Amino acid sequence: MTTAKVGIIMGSQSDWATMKEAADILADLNIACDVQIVSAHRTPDRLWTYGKTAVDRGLHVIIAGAGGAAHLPGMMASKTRLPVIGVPVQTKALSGVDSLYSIVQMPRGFPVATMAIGAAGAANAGLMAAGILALSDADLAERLEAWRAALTDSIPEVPGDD
Ligand code: RP5
Repeated sequence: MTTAKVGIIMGSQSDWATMKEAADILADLNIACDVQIVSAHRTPDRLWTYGKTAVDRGLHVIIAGAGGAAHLPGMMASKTRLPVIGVPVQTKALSGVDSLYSIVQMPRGFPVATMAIGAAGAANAGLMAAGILALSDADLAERLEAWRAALTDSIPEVPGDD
């Protein structure tokens, strides 16, 4: 069984620059994660095995990022009861609206919690996963509260010149 409770998966190496934002947030909060490339189209058997074994491997939440015809989060949600958080990766051709539409409009019964397009969405996916785990982990809840308070404290009241 893996010690990681969060799985981060992405459709391609090219998604890593975006998805690393989720991994960085989890690292800030001292949450172990397992990171893999799993493509709905190029490695469908890997997707199948990942989804079928996710619960037994000890995962609690899966963050799935993909761009374009972004079927990875939805297909993963069809293979596991674990919460799947979807990150639409920004694309060159259609700016990530294609990714967003591919992820967000799931049929009733198989939800994906869809974040914003791009880096902010990936970072928020990390925070969303942390919030889910914090429901049953008091130490993590404290770390998450502190992280949020630090962000709030970093916002100045008055804008300065850059
Ligand atoms: C998707 O196709 C991946 O999630 C990626 O965002 C996109 C392009 O992949 P590459 O052609 O860069 O490998 O499956």
